[in-house]
Amino acid sequence: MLQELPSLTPGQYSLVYNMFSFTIATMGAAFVFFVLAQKNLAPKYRISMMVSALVVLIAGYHYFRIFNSWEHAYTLNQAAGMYEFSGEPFNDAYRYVDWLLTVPLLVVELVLVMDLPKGESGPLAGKLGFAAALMIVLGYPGEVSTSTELFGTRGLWGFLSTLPFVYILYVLFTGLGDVIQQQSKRVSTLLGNARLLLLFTWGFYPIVYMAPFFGWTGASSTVVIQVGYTLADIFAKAGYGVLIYSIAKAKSEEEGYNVDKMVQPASAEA
Ligand SMILES: *C/C=C(C)/C=C/C=C(C)/C=C/C1=C(C)CCCC1(C)C
Repeated sequence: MLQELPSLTPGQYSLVYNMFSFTIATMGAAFVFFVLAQKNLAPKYRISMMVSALVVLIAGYHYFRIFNSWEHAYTLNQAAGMYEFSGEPFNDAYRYVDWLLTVPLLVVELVLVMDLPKGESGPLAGKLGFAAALMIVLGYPGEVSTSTELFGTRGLWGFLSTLPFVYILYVLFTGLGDVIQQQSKRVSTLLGNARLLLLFTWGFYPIVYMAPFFGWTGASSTVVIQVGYTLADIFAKAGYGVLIYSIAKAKSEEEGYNVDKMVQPASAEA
């Protein structure tokens, strides 16, 4: 949705501007890392790194667009010393389109790295991915509404979006307990951490969403929401991908694939 934006102080404007810029750099660096790190993994775990790389690529592209949209939405009013709405609306839909694509992929990453018994991964990734997409679609009408009553548009859609969110957590924390227990100590700790990181980073989004209910309105609400979602995206996409990498690396080593101890082909020594 195209939004009109409140006037910001130079400090508020640059905080959001710099966060977007930093995020483009982070997603770009994460992309390179995930692509290069694949060779350290046993072939069957490489697909989870490819999905991680895809997630940060999609996010990096959208942050680039969000950054440009932000720049164009403001002009500096020298006399007032404030950044004012330029008349060119800020396009917040980039963020939701990004989530719609990346959130199901993040779930898929976790399922892939678990390496479940044959035939179990597909259905699990399917139902969690569907719930994740539903969560984003239901959250959108509330995000673009400016109503701040708890039972208004924002509250209602926020509540509906929370239902699939709770379902995802329920499946991850009850249904997958057994799978995680069956792994070695090292891998089960790492998988447990990935699940917790998902809980804490994903749990941050609905809190940011509720900023207007906590009395943040106008400029502070805009800044809190943009900075909050941006920080959460860095941890939930790049940070989480690194954790998925450590899980895949640990499992590869346990399964006898250790790139550090690999014998070099004879031709390499000549
Ligand atoms: C990379 C982006 C990620 C991991 C985005 C995750 C987003 C959520 C977990 C959003 C959840 C929401 C609710 C549970 C209720 C209010 C509306 C949302 C969409 C902010």
